[in-house]
Amino acid sequence: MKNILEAPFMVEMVRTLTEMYRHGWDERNGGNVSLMLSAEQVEGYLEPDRVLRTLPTGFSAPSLAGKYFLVTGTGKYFKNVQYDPAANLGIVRITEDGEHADLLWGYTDGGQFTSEFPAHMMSHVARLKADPENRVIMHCHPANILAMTYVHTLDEREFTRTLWQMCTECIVVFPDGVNVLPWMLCGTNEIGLATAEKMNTARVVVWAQHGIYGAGRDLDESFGLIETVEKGAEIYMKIAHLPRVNTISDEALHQLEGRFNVKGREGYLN
Ligand code: 2HA
Ligand code: ZN
Repeated sequence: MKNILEAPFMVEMVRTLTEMYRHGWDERNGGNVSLMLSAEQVEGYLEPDRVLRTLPTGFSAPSLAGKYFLVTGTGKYFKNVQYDPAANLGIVRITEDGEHADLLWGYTDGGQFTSEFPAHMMSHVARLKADPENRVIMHCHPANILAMTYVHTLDEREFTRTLWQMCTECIVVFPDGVNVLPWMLCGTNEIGLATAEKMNTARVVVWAQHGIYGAGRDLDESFGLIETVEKGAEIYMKIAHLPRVNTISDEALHQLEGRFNVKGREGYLN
């Protein structure tokens, strides 16, 4: 067996979680990330038939049966992942009935996956329908995007348009815009279903007064997506209380669509 701590997906996961912590997005045990892995990726790093424990997921996702996920553990601090990946992370495979997860590696102190596992798995199902190459669901608590949900309307078109106006790169990085959920109780199937529903039409879902969900084909893409949304929100929070003298016009946003070959969400630009 090769050393799983040296597997490219593990190295990238640990680096990404560490960076998220350093960005201040994951205080205490805040945030959670799941990365879908192929059987080929884990081959040689773990024994697929050696199931350590079988954990109930509390929901049904038969379309994910047999899929492998590297997932952050419940109650774990991103700050600590780099020092003990095996205690803070786990690799699970969804069982044939789609209602359990076989633990193949990790959660060495008896732990289990994040409390937001339902939201993650349901979001994977939704994003895989929209983009078969999607592999990552990332959740965290960036300060400015949270702050924005206290002072800006949660109307998705207005919220997205404001962010697009904050930095030139925003419409290029998230042309599908930002979907928004009102405050809901986290860790439930209800918020999981609502998040997945929102993931049908955008790769970013903001949870008002809580945080953000981002999806992507790899860890860099989802990280960069959240980083860009958070930058837009940071600019907004710096200027929201000041008179706006200039902005990025819809005409300019249309020019960006042409230059970068992207199409802003239907009906969002005038
Ligand atoms: O505890 O971020 O939403 C991790 C969370 C819950
Ligand atoms: Zn959270």
